[in-house]
Amino acid sequence: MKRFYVLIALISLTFSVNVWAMQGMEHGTAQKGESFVHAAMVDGIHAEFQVMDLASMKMTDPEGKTHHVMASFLKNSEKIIKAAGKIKLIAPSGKEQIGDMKDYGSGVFAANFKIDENGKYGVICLFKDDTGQHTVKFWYEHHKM
Ligand SMILES: [Cu+2]
Repeated sequence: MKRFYVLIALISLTFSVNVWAMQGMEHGTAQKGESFVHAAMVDGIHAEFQVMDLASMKMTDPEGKTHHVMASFLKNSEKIIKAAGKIKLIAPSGKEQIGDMKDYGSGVFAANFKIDENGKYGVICLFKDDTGQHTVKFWYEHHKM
């Protein structure tokens, strides 16, 4: 019975973290269903990232890439529509990949990557808006299921 309560507590904890991440209010890292979410403040900009498995969304990449890193930026609660930048991924083995952020419209930017090593990937996003250049760094831990 005790174990059951611990499980419920864990589930509700995970759920509330997810809710915060979805509202874009909290900063840090969370797991939202199948995708990983990271939110951070940089130079007064709320930057939110999602690492998503293309296969789990029934999507494929012509170059055999496996995941996309999606980004959106908010300033004073308004979405930044005009931005450009690059995302760099450093695999646990040290292998680096750089992708240009593609503008998908409505303030959604994304780049595709091949994520095929288990362990911690360093993610660095360098982006520009009309106020200048900004950098966000975070860790994404990948484990094949
Ligand atoms: Cu923020």
